[in-house]
Amino acid sequence: MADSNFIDYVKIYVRSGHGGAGSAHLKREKYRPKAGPDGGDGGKGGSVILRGNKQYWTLLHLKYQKHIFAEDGESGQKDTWHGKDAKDIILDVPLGTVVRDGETEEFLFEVTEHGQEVVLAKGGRGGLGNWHFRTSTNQAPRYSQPGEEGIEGWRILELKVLADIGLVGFPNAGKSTLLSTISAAKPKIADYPFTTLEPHLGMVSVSGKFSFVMADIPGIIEGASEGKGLGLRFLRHIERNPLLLFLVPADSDDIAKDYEILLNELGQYNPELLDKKRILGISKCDMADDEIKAHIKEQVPEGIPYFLFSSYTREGVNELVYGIWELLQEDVKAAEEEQKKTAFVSLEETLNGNEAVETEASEVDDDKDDDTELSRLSTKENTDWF
Ligand SMILES: Nc1nc2c(ncn2[C@@H]2O[C@H](COP(=O)(O)OP(=O)(O)OP(=O)(O)O)[C@@H](O)[C@H]2O)c(=O)[nH]1
Ligand SMILES: [Mg+2]
Repeated sequence: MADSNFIDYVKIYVRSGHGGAGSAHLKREKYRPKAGPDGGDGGKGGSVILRGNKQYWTLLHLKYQKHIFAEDGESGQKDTWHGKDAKDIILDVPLGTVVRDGETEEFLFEVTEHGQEVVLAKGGRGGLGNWHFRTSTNQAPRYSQPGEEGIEGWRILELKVLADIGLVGFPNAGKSTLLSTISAAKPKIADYPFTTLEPHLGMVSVSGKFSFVMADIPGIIEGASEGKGLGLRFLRHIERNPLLLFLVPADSDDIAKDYEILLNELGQYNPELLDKKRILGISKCDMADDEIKAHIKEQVPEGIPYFLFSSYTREGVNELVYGIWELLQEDVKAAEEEQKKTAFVSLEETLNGNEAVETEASEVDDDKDDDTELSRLSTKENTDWF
């Protein structure tokens, strides 16, 4: 990726701690020289755990931490004293982190949710002390379990960046050219169809302050849902993007028809894709004079925001980038509102619940205070709820 602070691949060597050994101690007291086995259990070895954290968006913090070793558990002691468990090491990672085995590259798991914890290397269990093994025939076992071994090996962590906007268009529409114009991504560009054979991502900067991620996927053609061209298999890469940018070139014979064909192919693949917000980009506008541009505007399907632009001359490109940013912000605001609402409802339920209990206990009915409490809390910022 363009930004050197953006690291989406790291290979780390992890080792979990060994379990502590169980003790085989035999107790001897002054007047009871054979007081019996009292060896305690060993403590658990530390595990290495990954935890999803939505505030992280890169694996940069793991780039210089190649070896991650958790400590061993302590051995058990006499007097059935349990050895101390070693601390787990918790590594925060961005959502969308995929973990693979470092040798075989086999997929192990993916961290998708905030707070989700997955064990990368499990610490060994502590061994049992000898007092577990006393029987009627063997009152003084000299045997105790060793601690279980920890695990070690290379793991690959890869970040599947979830793009904010996906590009949809026929081959040659100028998708890759647009991505290379507004981001530092360098996808292959050529005047033949199906130049792009795999998805590319680019980080688009908005006036140097904000950014969003755009995904360029191979072009689709009419009949793609029946397997024509490269088919629709790449559409899975835009399934999680909140916004889709349809690209139709200015020299298209019928812009509205092209748009409909693309829409139809998407719907065939997954009707839920049609619920996404859409924006239409008319590319290659350097080829159109004012008269053609006026004609294009008449052809544009109703109800979809559209932008005329040229990646060659950069005409209309900034407007397109700002337009995308504004639409993405609408989503962010809507999600925040939704979050506030949910928090308010659960708070209201909590307070109502408390009120019921209080009324029952003290038989005092004072709605006013609770209302005041509710409105006071409801004016707080969303972040204060948690
Ligand atoms: N005149 C003009 N040509 C453009 C513009 N943008 C792209 N092109 C040309 O259109 C052709 C296709 O561009 P690409 O960016 O490779 O198109 P694509 O949509 O990524 O194509 P596929 O990867 O095959 O799906 C290339 O020859 C580009 O040079 C533009 O703004 N103006
Ligand atoms: Mg391309």
